[in-house]
Amino acid sequence: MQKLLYLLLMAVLPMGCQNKKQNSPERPNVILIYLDDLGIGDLSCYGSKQLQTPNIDQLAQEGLMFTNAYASSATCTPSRYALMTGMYPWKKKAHVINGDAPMLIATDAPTLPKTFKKAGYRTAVVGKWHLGLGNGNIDWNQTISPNPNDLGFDYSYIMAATNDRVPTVYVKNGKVDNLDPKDPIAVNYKENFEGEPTALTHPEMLRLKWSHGHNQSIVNGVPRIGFVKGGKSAHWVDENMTNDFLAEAQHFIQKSNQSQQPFFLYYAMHQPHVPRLPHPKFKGKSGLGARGDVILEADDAIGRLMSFLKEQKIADNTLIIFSSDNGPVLSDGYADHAIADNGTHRPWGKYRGGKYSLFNAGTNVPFIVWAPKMVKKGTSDALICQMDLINTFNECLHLAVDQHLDAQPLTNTLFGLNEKGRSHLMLEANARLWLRKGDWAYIPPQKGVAINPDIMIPLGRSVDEQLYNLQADTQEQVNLADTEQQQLIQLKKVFKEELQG
Ligand code: NG6
Ligand code: CA
Repeated sequence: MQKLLYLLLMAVLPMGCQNKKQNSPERPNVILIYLDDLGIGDLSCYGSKQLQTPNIDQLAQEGLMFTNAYASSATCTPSRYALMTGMYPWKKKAHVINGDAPMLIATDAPTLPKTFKKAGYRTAVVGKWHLGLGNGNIDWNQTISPNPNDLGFDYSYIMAATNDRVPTVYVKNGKVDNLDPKDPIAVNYKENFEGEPTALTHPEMLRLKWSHGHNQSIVNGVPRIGFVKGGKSAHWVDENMTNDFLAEAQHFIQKSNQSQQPFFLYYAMHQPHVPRLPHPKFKGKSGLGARGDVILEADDAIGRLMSFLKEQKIADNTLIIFSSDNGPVLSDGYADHAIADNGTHRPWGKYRGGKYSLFNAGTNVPFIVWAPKMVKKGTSDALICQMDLINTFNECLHLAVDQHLDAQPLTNTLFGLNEKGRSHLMLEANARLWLRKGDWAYIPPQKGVAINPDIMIPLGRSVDEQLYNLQADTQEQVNLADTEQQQLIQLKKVFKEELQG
């Protein structure tokens, strides 16, 4: 009976996941390319006319491009928490954390890398972490524990939080990389270290000015959030971050290839989050200012990654998922002319809102699945969330689907064999929730400003109940809460059930 069930399962699962032998097309390498604050309208494959992203477009042309794929939250930490754990981030009250925050994920929790490890993969994270490190009292001069290696990654080369937060160093397997023991590093988010310059005391040292927040320690002439002292040899050079992370990613891929084991690489790029400091090669290239330039830089790095996979002769046996952790933002705390330079470009595409917003562009992000030999190419309108990846790969790799998670197993949807997807999904923005169900968006009444004046993004907060049809009204302008009573009752019911469940 069990054998029969197994054979039946094998028949319905797509080729790319039939777990037969080592490093074979049945068990593909998986690379998750995850950008930071990239909007659904930032890519030419999603309709941008002003920005041309040929390498990401190629993934879309040869792969499956989703139109209704969501990050779990309109900010970073909660989205990444859900991506790693398969749990709704609001259940954990996850919010944007600082560089010295403790590890948010329990070391015994199920995680996405653990799924791959169970299936015999080598696993790595390279790039932005932003899920905390250590136990709340980090000595940055020792091995920090717990670190990503305690959550199922065999290798980690990360920045702790964001590129605008200290410490501006890479942490390799729990240790600050390139640290000179004679110049120990210390980090504090409450008070400055005596005599250390800040953006407020030494504005003449700045090559990039701050507009809100970002007025504490200065690293590389850039004001940051948080205070840091020492560790100078370990500080990254912002303009080199893309090459640094790509080199680490390539090194891991090469070593995995030599070991003949399949691999899972979480390649968490830092673009286009602030501060936007591209390599000189990309400065001025987009005509849309620094934000456009760093998107072109990220696209180029993805092109180089693809060439590397071909050189290594593993492109045919590698599945790539491309996405972003939350919607786009132009001005996010630096006086970098982002709004003026943006011109008529629409990073939010046809939707309303962006990062921090309850409106659709806060969480409806680009999502592309590429594996020409395994994934059916085209577009998919299925509702899918990044949070679902853990149970999707549990299913796909013939591991037990974890019923305790909020993640749904959507293998056939991910491979383009159907467009079923989820029936509904709860989304989060700054500890507030909304519900997507079918074409509908329901935003419950809440207090708070409608627009954050610093960032000029409509946040979707209103004391009135809001109900929008995202198909007919992509701009969420026509509130149907009064006229579509039946829909409203239905969505409120599901919202309440999800909140209680
Ligand atoms: C905010 C920062 C913003 C960015 C964000 C986190 C200020 C005024 N704003 O607090 O610049 O760092 O946190 O972004 O300091 S995220 O993509 O990691 O969620
Ligand atoms: Ca982000």
